Amino acid sequence: MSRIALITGATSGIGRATAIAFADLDYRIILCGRRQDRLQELEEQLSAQTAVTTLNFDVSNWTEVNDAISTLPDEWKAIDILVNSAGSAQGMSAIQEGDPTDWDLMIDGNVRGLLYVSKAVMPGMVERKRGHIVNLSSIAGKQTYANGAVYCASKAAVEALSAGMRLDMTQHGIKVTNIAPGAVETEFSVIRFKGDADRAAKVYEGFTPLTADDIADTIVYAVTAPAHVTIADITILAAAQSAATTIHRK
Ligand code: 8X3
Repeated sequence: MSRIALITGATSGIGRATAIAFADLDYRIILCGRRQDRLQELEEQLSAQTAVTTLNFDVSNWTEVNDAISTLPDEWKAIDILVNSAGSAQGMSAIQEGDPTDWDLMIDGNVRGLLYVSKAVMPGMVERKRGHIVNLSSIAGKQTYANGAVYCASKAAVEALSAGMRLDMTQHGIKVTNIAPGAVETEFSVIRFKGDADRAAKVYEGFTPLTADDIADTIVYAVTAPAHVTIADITILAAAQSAATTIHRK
């Protein structure tokens, strides 16, 4: 039987691209997200290729996460791969000028959400003695930049959680991969800048940014590595980017 993959944040960006790439591998896919219409649309698209089901929940609500994952039908329970892709950046400002509502959204989605979904999926993996968890971190988790402290802190937490999960999970035969992308042109900056598409477009001006498909390729590389290989940590940047805030623009 083909592997079962659960992907959070599957309605857009890296999560969506990963779902499409996994369908090409014939993986059975559990698409998770909050936007039901988009989940359904992607389910319809991918169902022509592989078995797909959807779960509609908020990753930052433990009860919703646990209810959704624990009530999966039996044929979907044996999750082989978890891709923790849900998350966002909200606003950009110095801490003293920051909006605590933005902070909560980032910490709830990027940190709590990743923990909650992992906690709901891990016991089954431990029982089956197999599995692979892929966490979407960021270059921002490795290098803190001005006006991004809380987003960077939330991704630094992802880095620590990936390392911690690997310590917890290796003895159970479960792999953990941490992926840290640089500038990827998705809805990321439009959301960060509250729908200001012009400001978001400027982030990617004058160079060729990464695409969600580039990151999906990397995830495919990690999850298809031979059984004895763990791809522990990948930093992936656009060719024009050399550090979190250093981009060679034409
Ligand atoms: C996205 C990369 O550098 O825009 O996580 O924060 S960055």
